[in-house]
Amino acid sequence: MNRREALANLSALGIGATLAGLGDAQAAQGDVGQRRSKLRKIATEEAFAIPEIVDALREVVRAGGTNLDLPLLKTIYDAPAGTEPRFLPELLDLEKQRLADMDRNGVEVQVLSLTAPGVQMFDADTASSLAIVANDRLAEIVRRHPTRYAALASFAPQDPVRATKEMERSIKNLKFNGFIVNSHTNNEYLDQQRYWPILETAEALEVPLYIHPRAPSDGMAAPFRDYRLEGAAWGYGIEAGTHAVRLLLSGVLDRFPKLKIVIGHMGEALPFWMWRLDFMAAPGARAAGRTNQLKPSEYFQRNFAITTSGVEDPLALRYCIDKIGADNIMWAIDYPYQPTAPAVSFIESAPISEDHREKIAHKNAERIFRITAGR
Ligand code: 1WB
Ligand code: MN
Repeated sequence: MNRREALANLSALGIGATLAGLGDAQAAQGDVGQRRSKLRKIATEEAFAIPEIVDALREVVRAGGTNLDLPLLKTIYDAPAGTEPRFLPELLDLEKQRLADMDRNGVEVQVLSLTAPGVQMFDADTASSLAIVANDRLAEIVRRHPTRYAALASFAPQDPVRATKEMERSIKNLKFNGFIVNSHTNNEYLDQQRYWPILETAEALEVPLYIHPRAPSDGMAAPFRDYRLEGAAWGYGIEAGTHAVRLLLSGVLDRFPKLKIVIGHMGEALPFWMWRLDFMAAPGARAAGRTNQLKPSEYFQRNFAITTSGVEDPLALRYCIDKIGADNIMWAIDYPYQPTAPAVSFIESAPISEDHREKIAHKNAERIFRITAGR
């Protein structure tokens, strides 16, 4: 056995990364990737757009204002003439480059969701109708490629009653696999009573609600206005993580004990915060809600799953496996915002057991999103 093989074997046992220097680990990664290319991979945070929503978002961008999503959205939906359109061709394509990219990289399934901020920046009527259009379009794509795509449904939280109708239609009629919401809506969060019908409906339909990031809401936006802090580098995670902590601490999970929430980006830092959240906010602790039945970590264990989107760090993955268990972690690429090949070699070569790798690469997604064989 040469040094490379030795490293690869150590890696598979979960002890390679600490022994190997970065260069060695990367060298080993190539071999390991080759060997494991049979690994079935379901990517769980994969974005698409439809032309109607692209046009509507362009109008929102042109109307301007102080909302913190606007600077990033401008680079995608209203880029200055002559500049390269960022991500837009990839977001709109569902049958050409995307499938080719999946084939090239051995990705069997993408779980598709309408890209951030979804319909959440439109007025309630526009948002409710565009959610229906987006879901119908997505259903048609999944019908054409039932073995390659699964689907998360959009809805418009601006009108919770219409939202719940569309949630029911998308699961019962369109056979979708869950829901997507892009964090706050008009600076409000889902723990607020006005949105409880949405949580109640997701729980009753027994499908997960994926809380995807968007830029921080107005009330916490100021320090994120410099250095492009508002986007995927930092603000996205702070916004979505704060949303998740609100659900953990507000008591809504006592009201909806079977609700399943999914958050991306290796849990938006929550696994790292869990000890302190428990110390400060467990029942009886100094920052506890007065009626919460469980510790934050107990709600997290019972009600949450995380995905690896955009965090291809083997140490972070191993920490999350130890902290929350391999059954609650799903692989994701974050296509087209993240490149596919490194996300694939990350999961194929991460120093974790083969049992955990299979769970994270596809088995957990099959269970949590009810993706059946051949679909
Ligand atoms: C980026 C990432 C931009 C995401 C986005 O615009 C979304 C980025 C809506 O990396 O710049 C995303 O979904 O992670
Ligand atoms: Mn994303």
